[in-house]
Amino acid sequence: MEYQSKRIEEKWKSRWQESGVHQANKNDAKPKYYCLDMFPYPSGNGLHVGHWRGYTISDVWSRFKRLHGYEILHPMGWDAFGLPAENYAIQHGVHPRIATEKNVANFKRQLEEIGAMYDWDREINTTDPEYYRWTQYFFVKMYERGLAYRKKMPINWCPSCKTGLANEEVVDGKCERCGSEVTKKEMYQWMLKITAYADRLLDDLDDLDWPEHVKRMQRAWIGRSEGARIRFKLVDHDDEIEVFSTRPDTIYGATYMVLAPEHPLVEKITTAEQKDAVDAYVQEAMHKSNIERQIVDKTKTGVFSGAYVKHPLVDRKLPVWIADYVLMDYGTGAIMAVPAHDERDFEFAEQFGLEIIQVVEGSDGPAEGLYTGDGVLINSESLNGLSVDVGKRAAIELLKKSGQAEATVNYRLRDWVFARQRYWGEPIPIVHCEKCGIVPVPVEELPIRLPDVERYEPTGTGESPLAAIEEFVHTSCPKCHGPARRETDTMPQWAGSCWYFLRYADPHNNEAPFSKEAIDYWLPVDMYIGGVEHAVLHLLYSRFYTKFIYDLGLIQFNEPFTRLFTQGMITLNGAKMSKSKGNVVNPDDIIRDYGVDALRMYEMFVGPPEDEAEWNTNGLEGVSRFLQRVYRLVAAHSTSPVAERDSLTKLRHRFVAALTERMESFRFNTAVSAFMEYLNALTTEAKAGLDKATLETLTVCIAPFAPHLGEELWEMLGHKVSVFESVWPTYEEKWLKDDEVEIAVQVNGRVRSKVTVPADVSQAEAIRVAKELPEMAEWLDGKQIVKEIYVTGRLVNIVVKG
Ligand code: ANZ
Ligand code: ZN
Repeated sequence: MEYQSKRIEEKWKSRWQESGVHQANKNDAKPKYYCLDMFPYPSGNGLHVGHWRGYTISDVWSRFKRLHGYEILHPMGWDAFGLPAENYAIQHGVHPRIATEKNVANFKRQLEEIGAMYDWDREINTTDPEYYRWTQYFFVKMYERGLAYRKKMPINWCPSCKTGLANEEVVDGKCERCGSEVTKKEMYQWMLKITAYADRLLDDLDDLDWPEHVKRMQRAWIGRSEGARIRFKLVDHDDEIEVFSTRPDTIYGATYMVLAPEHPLVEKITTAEQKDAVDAYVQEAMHKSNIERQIVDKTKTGVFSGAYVKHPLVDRKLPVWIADYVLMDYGTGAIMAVPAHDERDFEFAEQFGLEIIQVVEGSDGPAEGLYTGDGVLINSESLNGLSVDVGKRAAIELLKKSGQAEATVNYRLRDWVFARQRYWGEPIPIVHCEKCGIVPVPVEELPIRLPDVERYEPTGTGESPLAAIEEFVHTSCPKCHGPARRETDTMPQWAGSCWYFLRYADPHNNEAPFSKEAIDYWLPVDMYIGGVEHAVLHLLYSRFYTKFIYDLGLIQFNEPFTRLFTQGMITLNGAKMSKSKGNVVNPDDIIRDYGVDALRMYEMFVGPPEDEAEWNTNGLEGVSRFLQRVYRLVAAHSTSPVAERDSLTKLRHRFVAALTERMESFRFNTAVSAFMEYLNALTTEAKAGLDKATLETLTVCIAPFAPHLGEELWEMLGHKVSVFESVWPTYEEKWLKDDEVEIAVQVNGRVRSKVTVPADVSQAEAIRVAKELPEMAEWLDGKQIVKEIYVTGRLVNIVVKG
């Protein structure tokens, strides 16, 4: 009997479709398990084998959980708004909706191919008005709670294309389309106040079962810093400079001040002599990105403003400089510089010959140049002798007395710019009324549909293409019914993915985003699988939305994804697979040559799932041959199983134990090795026949990996229902024990020999055997034995004297 993967795979694909075996049904008699893939953006390129790694892992895991008696929710959908479809539309005149439909169809075909147990009845598409109706609904709710607001913000602007650009379209500071230098243009933008959730987003990370490096990235992104705001009075001037410092303890070491070039005080305080130099410097700084400005060991640039401040505690004047290493959008946009203890300040002071005063001394005594370590304070009057930590608090207390400082917490996290001047996105459900101002669209009137138009070109004014569509723009005010204009900005790419995991629980609900019963049963997501590139944005935005929806009282949990798994990339000859590199392995070709099950099995075998792995077609050959052997072995014995015998039972229990343990710890590659070892052992045993339990175990265990083959063999073994209706096999400890153990033989605690004894040997017998070993004579003859110890299964120790 030959294994014909194609025939088997087609057969089971259509059987599954007919029987609806993958449908998730709320079932109060069973525990649920929600296993979610990060839903894809349906690009024009289709999926490659790299994408399939994550989808395979999540499917194997879902099936494994199903065999453990869980009711599984394993849905799929499309994150389909976004720039590529819109740019394609502009270039080729194909409506983004049409292009998206075509891409979705191709993605769906490919994903159906993989044999995944997706419940397609729950398919979601973020561009479906029935879906984005609720995306808009949450925006209105945010607005009502003061969490959505408008602010003048710079957007990326290409002066020659006369269009606003998304960050992705700015490459090295230049417009991706025409290569012109990108500038900034100030416009009103919608913002979401994610900063109001900063502390919760930070604190709740602790309890998540997520990879440490992802948590670390989120913590760094939120960037909570404790410190102080300190005010310095200007000399001969009424204004003050307020700085944020995490090191108030170093206040006595402050020797100069720095303002960011954009700081509003720059113009006010610059003296006449310095004006030309300052103006030129500020102009230059506008062209640099924040990243360029922050590089630590680049040569520092700056210019003296001509102004001075008074030190708050000592009689000293500090010069005020303007330098681009200080950023306007962090803290207060101004710093007190302590060159002895801050690296950037040190570089700057060296460059411009500014004073350096040591105020912290480490255990080796005062350092010569830069010292950033811990220690005690010196040259700091009443703070002398205090540790850095105690000094921080003492310095704040000291400055507080004269009203010149207070403790504060600062975050790196910024509010989220939630608007794009684009066509292909969710319209922001807001109306601008001449009389009433900003008015949200009443939720009963949602969705605000994206109008069907033929032109998506940017308007040239920086506004969204929607602004040029009269029928869309002109409307009446929901409050006063007078003339009003619709908001024409759309939501950013991330909007639809912030809450989609909730919608899967109840995807066809047209009265609410979801029902309480459905949410309470299915959520939160038990396992979320996807790429680490989403470690911050998507995963942080989703957590923010979840907390907000919790605050609305619509859900009972605070965190959306209990467990997160990020799969490693698949590379080919060491390079990431991507269309632009031309090194893409197309799963359609692999399936044609080897079948779906072999591809799935190989995706799992290719390496530890969290690590990068290299694609290798020889490995695929090996896995394919392995599946053939499994097929032949079961086929050969399915109709003539023999009675169970000890050797088979023992092999079986050991296999199930090893496999289960490896699956549970997500070591799928070594799980596949366990299969291979088991198969080799069974091939030897098969001469004396195989028993039914062995054949069934092998079949059930292979089913999560190679579901089509699993079903086929299960049917061959005489079962009438799906193999996924059965249960994952268990094992008994007693079969795992070794019959014999090797124990160490020690004299006075030093190993002198080894001996093999029956695992259940008695203490007396173990000691007798050990003492009688010929080589022990050397250590025992003529000595007095004072003690004999046996540690079960490990060692005998003889304690001697003389
Ligand atoms: C004095 C000082 C002494 C500082 C010292 C550091 C070390 P994090 O931890 O990232 O919050 N800083 C404040 N605002 C800044 C801005 N807008 N651009 C650039 N640097 C800025 O860092 C806070 C520290 O970064 C602050 O503490 C300030 O320098 C600087 F031995 O104040 B520190
Ligand atoms: Zn009005």
